[in-house]
Amino acid sequence: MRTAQHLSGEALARHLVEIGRSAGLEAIGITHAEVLQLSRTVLHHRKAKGLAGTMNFTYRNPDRSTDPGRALSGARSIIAGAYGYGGLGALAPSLLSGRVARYSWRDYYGDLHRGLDSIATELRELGYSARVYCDDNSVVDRNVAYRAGLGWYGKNANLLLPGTGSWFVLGSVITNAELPPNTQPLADQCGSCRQCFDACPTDAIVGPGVVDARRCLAWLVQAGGEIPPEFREAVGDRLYGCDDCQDVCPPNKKYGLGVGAAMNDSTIDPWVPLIWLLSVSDTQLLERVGRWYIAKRDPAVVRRTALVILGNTADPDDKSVVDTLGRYLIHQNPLLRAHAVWASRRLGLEFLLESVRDDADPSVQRELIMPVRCRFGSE
Ligand code: B12
Ligand code: SF4
Ligand code: SF4
Repeated sequence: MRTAQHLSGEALARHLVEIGRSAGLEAIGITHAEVLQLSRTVLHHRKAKGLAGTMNFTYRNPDRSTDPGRALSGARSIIAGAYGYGGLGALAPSLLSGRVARYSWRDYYGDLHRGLDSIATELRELGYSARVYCDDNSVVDRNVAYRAGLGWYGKNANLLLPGTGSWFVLGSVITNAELPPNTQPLADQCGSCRQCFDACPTDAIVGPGVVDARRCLAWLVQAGGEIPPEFREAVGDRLYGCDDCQDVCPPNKKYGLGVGAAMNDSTIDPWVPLIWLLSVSDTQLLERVGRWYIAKRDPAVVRRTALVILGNTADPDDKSVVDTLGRYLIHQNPLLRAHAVWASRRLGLEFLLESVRDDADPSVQRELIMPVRCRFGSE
């Protein structure tokens, strides 16, 4: 084992930043390991107000998620890192497909993890303890990055990096090494802009930096159970995640879209074909989308959303669509029958509903009588 005794805190910090940068991290900053007080207060407050809906994540145990000392005993410093996923150009529409949010076009968390691992490995080589966290319920990533001076909180709640915007995934290395912390978090740079508020399809941004998860499509398409009927039209073609409040964000537009033009990059996966998704086995489905957060790893959650997208986007004269809905109307899972009823009614395919008229499941019966706006004006 090498030893870091001869390196001052500053020199060690510079050394670690160099390592992280050469491992692909776009921005790196350092903060102390004291409690993340801002997030602790906010998590408790939002939970009490119901804004977390049925989410768990960092809301399950706010005191644990905001105490780096519980993530690593003896923690003294945190190195925050950001890995970029912007710059891939605009997305051309794709027929009969579900849209995937940019942060999941590839396994960017894997790339981020590798970058942070290189820093943690070096720290361990030098005799310190170090643990990597990213998108883990043990740490609130944005708050760490904010405190480390990486960016400011946008009104859409995302952390924006100066000059480059919010197309970044965030993570950290918690260590017992004493490193010089950032002392000046970045000031707000949103100014008078409000574009994210206006662009959100469900009015989920209920205050600057405050997202009501019960209305946020990114959560609604991940959560289990039914997609609340009042938000199904807004789901549009979104199969996983939602980028609307970031797509309109001026710093993102300036930096992220139109630069790079790598849409022919075969390592990215922005669309998933719906008929395929609704035909393959559970194993095949999870192989394709398995790294997404899917409530209880239940493939029905993804299929349910796919049915809603069919209703919102498909051509009712397309035989593959009619056949698929016909199969799902007699599916053994009532959640899927219910969403197939909605999709059929949205497409004006009332004739398909004969098979469910006597369905014993109350959720399916409810779908048959609730108001649905048919896209072709027959209701
Ligand atoms: C739960 C969660 C969600 C939930 C809830 C999001 C939310 N806004 O809380 C759902 C499922 C909806 C979600 C959606 C998304 N998420 Co998410 N999510 C998380 C997770 C697991 C925990 C976040 C958390 O604890 N939130 C709770 C509160 C306390 O945090 P907050 O919303 O950031 O609140 C802060 C601000 O309000 C600020 N604040 C306080 N007062 C004020 C006042 C003003 C004026 C302002 C501006 C701010 C401000 O302080 C608060 C405390 O930190 C983290 C991973 C992690 N372990 O941290 C990823 C994470 C936040 N998500 C991420 C991403 C990429 C997304 C999506 C963009 C994905 C997508 N395309 O669909 C969307 C964005 C939606 C949005 N506009 O926020 C990234 C964010 C990267 C970034 N640059 O900011 C993270 C960090 C994952 C990662 N490791 O990269 N997510
Ligand atoms: S992710 Fe989509 S639904 Fe959620 S706040 Fe942003 S624009 Fe609104
Ligand atoms: S759209 Fe405007 S207000 Fe919203 S996060 Fe971006 S810069 Fe800030």
